[in-house]
Amino acid sequence: MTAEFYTDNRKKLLDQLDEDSMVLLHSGFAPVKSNDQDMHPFSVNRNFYYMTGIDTQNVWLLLAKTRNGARVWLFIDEPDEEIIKWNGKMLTRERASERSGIKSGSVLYMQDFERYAANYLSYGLTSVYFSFDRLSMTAASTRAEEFARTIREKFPMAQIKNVAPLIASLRSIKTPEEVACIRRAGDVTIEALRQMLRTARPGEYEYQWAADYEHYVARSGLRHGFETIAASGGNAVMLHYADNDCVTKDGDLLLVDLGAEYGYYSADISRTFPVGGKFTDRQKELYGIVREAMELAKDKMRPGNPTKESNQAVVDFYKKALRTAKLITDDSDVRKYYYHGVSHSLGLDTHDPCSRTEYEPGMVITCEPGLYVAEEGIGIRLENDILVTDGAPEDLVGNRLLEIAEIEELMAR
Ligand SMILES: [Mn+2]
Repeated sequence: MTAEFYTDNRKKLLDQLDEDSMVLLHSGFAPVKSNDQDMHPFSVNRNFYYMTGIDTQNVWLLLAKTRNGARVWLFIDEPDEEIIKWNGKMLTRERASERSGIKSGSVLYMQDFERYAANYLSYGLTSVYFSFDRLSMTAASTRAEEFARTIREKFPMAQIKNVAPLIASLRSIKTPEEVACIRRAGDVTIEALRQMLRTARPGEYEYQWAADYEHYVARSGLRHGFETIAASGGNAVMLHYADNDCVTKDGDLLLVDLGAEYGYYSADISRTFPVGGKFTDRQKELYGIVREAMELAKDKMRPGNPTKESNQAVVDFYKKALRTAKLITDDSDVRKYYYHGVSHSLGLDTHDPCSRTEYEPGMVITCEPGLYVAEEGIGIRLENDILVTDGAPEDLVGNRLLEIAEIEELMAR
């Protein structure tokens, strides 16, 4: 991504703010595990990253919109020779400026942060926006939540607001640069899966299949967007099964749901393979149903259509198809075999925030029908990543590793 991308994002956000307000975004902290610190992977807050392109922990972005115009400030930890000796390079003001497009004179050190924020509030700013991303009561407090409490105490006349919905709206529509990242992540994911099919064998653990896939991704210099799911046989009816600790058996299917991540943009792809290299007739029959559902759902992903229509297309089709497959006799039983939605937005988060209820050009979404037959030990999910365009949806993954003939040929051993 170029610095212009982040500069544009800040400008679009500032345009939507009321006058006399400021936005404070914090990048987050790496996890601390019991007795170790600075040794665990840091995952940057995605709203902060979308506005800065910086993936260093403990950085504050301050956007102020006053009647004198807009100002942008960044506050980073001051580089320290002692810390560098242990942990490696630290973010410099020059590098932060280069990445974010914020001029270097506006990149300051952390010791100035509270004073700058307080100054704006003393001069009469009426609202302060934070990105509140809390999903549950039990998640740990974030620095943003803590600082919001401080402001509420010291400047009770200021209104605390949540900027997350405004950023979600921007993030719902991808630029061509963002789409290129997702496409590249998908290409590496597919190549890594081909590698897995060439090397993994029945009788190996699910984690060994996953390792063959992950090895190729790591060698390509990419990370993983989320924990690799490799679920064989009946394990595949658990949607987010990631224990991957069972032995794979000839005759079973293996459902994989995974995605390489490129420039923080994750692919999200699911495939279902026969562990022994050949589908049984029954597996082919059920696989064919999911395959057809995928095309029906995808075809709904056109501008102006309500987003719920794609899932409805799957459910309507299953009402007939699952009867033919002798799974149901009553329409309402479809949900016993299909119990998730067909689509979510994809981007910096694997489940990206999205504010749209109708498809719009530039959205990137998954298309992932599934069919889970616990009594037969079969779980099938097929998932591609789709770009909504002005016309027909553009499938960023396409037919690769979807056709039974291609899969069986690749796995012939
Ligand atoms: Mn998905």
